[in-house]
Amino acid sequence: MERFSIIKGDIVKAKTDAIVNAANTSLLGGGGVDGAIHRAAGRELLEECETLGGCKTGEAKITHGYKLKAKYVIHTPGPIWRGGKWDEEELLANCYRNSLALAKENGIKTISFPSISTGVYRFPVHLAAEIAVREIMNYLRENPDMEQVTMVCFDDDTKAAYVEALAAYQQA
Ligand code: AR6
Repeated sequence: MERFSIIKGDIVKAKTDAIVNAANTSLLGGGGVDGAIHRAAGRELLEECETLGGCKTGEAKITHGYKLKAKYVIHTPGPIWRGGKWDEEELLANCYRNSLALAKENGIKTISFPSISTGVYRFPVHLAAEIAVREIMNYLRENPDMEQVTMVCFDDDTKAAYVEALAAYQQA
């Protein structure tokens, strides 16, 4: 489906209506993509996040984008991988589902995702990619109003995992 693309790049530079942040439950910033988004958006993003009271794993909250090109940031804390028996797969699927539902509520037509949970949170990237591709493709099938979903991968190996997962999804 052409409404879904997988690219290598820096999500901070994305020009989509919204970008998704792989946050933590405090929503008060951190390292990785979260740190990069907060640095680029500026202090006002942190100030708005401070009013939100945190966010549970798998849920999502929306803020403005401030100095980013994106109008909105959707913050979702992914699960920390603890071996796979602690609902990690379901919680990661919830991140994609809840972020997309929030996008829809806010009239967002184009959205960029990072590879949630596969950095500091150590979720195995091939399994994460399978879950992300399934949730995004199912959503696009049911929501013709969503014009473009982009997976913005930071490195070649991550991109390869998502490309492979999309090929497997399309063959199934
Ligand atoms: N653009 C796109 N992807 C990026 C960027 C970027 N600018 N920077 C890193 N990535 P991570 P997590 C990739 O660790 O595993 C934070 O401290 C990165 O290479 O950012 O969900 C939060 O505050 C990897 O593929 O997120 C939490 O405490 C992917 O983004 C915790 O880390 C996710 O890596 C969340 O851990």
